[in-house]
Amino acid sequence: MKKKQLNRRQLWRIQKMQDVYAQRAAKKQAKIEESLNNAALGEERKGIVISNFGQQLDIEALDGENQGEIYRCFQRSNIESLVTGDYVIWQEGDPVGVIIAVLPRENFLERPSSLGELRPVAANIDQIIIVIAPLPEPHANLIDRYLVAAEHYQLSPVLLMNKSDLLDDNNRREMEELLSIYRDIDYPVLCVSSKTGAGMEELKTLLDDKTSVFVGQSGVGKSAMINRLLPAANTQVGALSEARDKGRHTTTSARLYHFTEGGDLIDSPGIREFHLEHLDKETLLNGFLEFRPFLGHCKFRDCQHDKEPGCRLKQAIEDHQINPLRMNSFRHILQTLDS
Ligand SMILES: Nc1nc2c(ncn2[C@@H]2O[C@H](COP(=O)(O)OP(=O)(O)OP(=O)(O)O)[C@@H](O)[C@H]2O)c(=O)[nH]1
Ligand SMILES: [Mg+2]
Ligand SMILES: [Zn+2]
Repeated sequence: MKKKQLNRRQLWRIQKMQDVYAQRAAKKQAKIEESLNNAALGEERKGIVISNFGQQLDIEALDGENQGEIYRCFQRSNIESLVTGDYVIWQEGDPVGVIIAVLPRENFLERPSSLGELRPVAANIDQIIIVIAPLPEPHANLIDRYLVAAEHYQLSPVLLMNKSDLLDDNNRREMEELLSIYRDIDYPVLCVSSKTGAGMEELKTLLDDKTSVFVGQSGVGKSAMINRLLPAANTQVGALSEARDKGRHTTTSARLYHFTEGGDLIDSPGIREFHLEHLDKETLLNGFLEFRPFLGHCKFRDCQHDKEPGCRLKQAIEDHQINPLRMNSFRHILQTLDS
């Protein structure tokens, strides 16, 4: 995947714009905090972040009166950036409530913004569902990047191909080959169609009683699957742009949905790229699960697993224990790391 290169001037301009926005937001926040101090606030309650819209968040009450209802809240400026799935302490207020504390995260998924700042995607999750589709075509390396992140943050990954109804003689073999790479490494792989309903029962079983997050490119049908699984969700689904069969970034902020029978599902906005430059080489290597048994067994201790003699990883490729495409993917991503 080619990294989008911004020149220094562009970066400087973006930074400057962001500074202006940050100043404005801080002023607004100060005003809000002032009014909050004067307003009569309710007792302290436990809640969960359903959605974060920037300045305001939707919090679901987890205890007390009207448990299960959603309240619009501001967060105090001394709290770190909150994300869907965070447990919080909040107080009801009029017209908006206030979040006063965040409880420790069991885990989270994060990724760097285009400026390289790490941003959380979702917190307190059991599994990350990497969604792909025959259309839009999967970006090179994107699955591997997500898997590296899943291994690093210790989240169980599942590879999910949606739009199985679009498989035909032109793309079936290609998709099957792609999926078989991951089946061979024993990652769970599932094929569904939110349009025809094929495979959706199996998917539902996989999601039962767990907190899962749908991630992937824009337009693969994350929100459409949520609507199929939870008709009451009625979340917005966007057509692919006709020009390039790409998604349009219909979902703009992550949102958590409950299954009545137990389990939660988080819809997240589609992404163009998933950068990993904040990770180091060791983390990257360990993110390729099937490499692990061979790491540390090369002839040279500082083996780059490239052209050196006695490289155990290269041997494993020859012995069909490692897929050469995964090795290529590793090399590609390695080139993009900061170090
Ligand atoms: N043929 C077919 N089309 C589907 C299927 N699922 C979703 N789509 C279509 O794919 C397009 C994109 O669906 P969305 O659910 O908005 O995709 P998304 O992944 O949520 O996209 P973002 O919110 O931008 O990240 C819509 O036109 C859907 O109707 C499917 O199983 N088969
Ligand atoms: Mg969506
Ligand atoms: Zn080696």
